[in-house]
Amino acid sequence: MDLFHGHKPIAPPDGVPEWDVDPYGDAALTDPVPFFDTLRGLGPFAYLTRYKMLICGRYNETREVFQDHERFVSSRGVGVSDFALEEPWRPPSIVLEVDPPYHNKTRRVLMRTLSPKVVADLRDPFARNADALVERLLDREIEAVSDLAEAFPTSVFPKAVGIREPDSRKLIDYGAMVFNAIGPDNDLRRRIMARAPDIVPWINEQCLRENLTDDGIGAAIYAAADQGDISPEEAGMLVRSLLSAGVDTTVTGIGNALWCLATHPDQYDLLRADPSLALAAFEETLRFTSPVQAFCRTAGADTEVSGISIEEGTKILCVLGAANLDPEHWPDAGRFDITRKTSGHLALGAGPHNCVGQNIARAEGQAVLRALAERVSRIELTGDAVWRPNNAIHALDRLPLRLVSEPAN
Ligand code: OVM
Repeated sequence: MDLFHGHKPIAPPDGVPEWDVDPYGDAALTDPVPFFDTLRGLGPFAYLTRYKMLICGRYNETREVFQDHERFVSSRGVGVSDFALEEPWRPPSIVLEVDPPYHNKTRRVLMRTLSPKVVADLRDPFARNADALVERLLDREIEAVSDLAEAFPTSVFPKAVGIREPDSRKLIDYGAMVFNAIGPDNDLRRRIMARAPDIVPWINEQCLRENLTDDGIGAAIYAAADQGDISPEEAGMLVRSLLSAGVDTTVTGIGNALWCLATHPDQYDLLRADPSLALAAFEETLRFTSPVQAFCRTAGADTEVSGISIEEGTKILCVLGAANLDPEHWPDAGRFDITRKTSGHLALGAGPHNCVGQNIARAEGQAVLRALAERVSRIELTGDAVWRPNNAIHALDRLPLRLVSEPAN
C-alpha cells in the first residue's frame, strides 16, 4: 500500500465534508479558537484533504473516540503515522502507544507510583518551592515562560522522579520532541528532531536504575520490577514515559494559567480573595486552553460513529481543545470562569489512557497558583504574549509580565 503521511490514505466517508485546513499549520496552532469553531461547525467529523484522514472536535464524538479503546486503538500511534505501517522514531511507549490488555499491566504500575498518597508527600516541597520562586520574582519585569512556567516543574518534578543531575533544557526539549513527533513530517518536527542526537541518549541514560536516587518515583517503578510486576527493561521504559509526558505538559499548564489570569483580572481577583480556588483555577485553565491540543487514534476495524462510516486504518485527529470549548456542552464555553464546573473536560484525555500523572500535575499547578494568590495583588502584562507552535501542544513562547505585590490604590 502507498502510505500518505505515514498512514493508509482514506477517501472521504459519505456525509463528511472535505476541509483543506492544515491543523498543523501556524494559524491552527497559535490562534486555535477560530479553527476550533470552524471544525465543530462542519459536523461530527471532517475530512482533511491534506492528510487524507478524519478530524473531530465536537465534545460528544471526541469523547466517544477517546473512550472506546477497542474500536480506536493507541497501539498504532497517537499521531499521524500508523505504527502498523511505518517504523516509529523511537521504541513505542509501553503505556501510551499500546492497548489493553498489555496496557493494564504498565498502567497499573504507574497508577501506584503516582497515587494520591505519593503526591500528598510532595505537597510540602512543592509549596515551599513555589513560595520561594514567586517571592524571588515579585515586582520586576519577568519573562514568565522561562522564569516561572519552566522554572517550577523543572525544579520539582525531575527531583521527585529521582534524576540526580537534571538538565532543564534537555528535559523541556525532549518534551517538545515527543509532542512534535506526533504531527506530520513538517518543519516543526524536523527542526526539533535534528536535536535528537543531543537529547535522546541523555534521556535514556537518566532512565537507568543506577542513575536514579533510591527514594523517588523512578525507584518505586524499579521496585515493581523487583516484585515481578514488570521487567527491569519495562521499568526503564516507564521512567522514560514520565520524562516524556511530565515536563512540557506541566510547564504549559502553568504558563497558560498565568496567561489566563493576566488577561482576566476579574478572575485573578477572585483567586486572590480566596486562594483555596487555586486548584479550580488550574482546572479551568486546562479546559480553557487545552495544553495538549490534539491527539490521534486509529480505527482498528471498520466501524461507525454518529452515523458516519469509518474504515479500518483511519487516523482520526481528536481536537481536545475544540471539545473543551464546545458551546453545545459548556455553558458560556468561551468564558474563562474559575468558579464553573469543569468536570468532564478532555484536557487530560478520557478513557483508559487518561493522564496517569494528573494528580502530580494538579499538585504542581495548585502550588504555583496558591503561591501567587497569597503574594501577588495583580498580574500585569508588560508586553505581548507570544505562542510557540507545536504539533500537539498549545504553549506560550514568551509571556512578559510583572507580579505586583502592592495593592493598587
Ligand atoms: C509516553 C507518553 C505518555 C503521554 C504523552 C506522551 C506524547 C508520551 O509514555 O512516552 O507524549
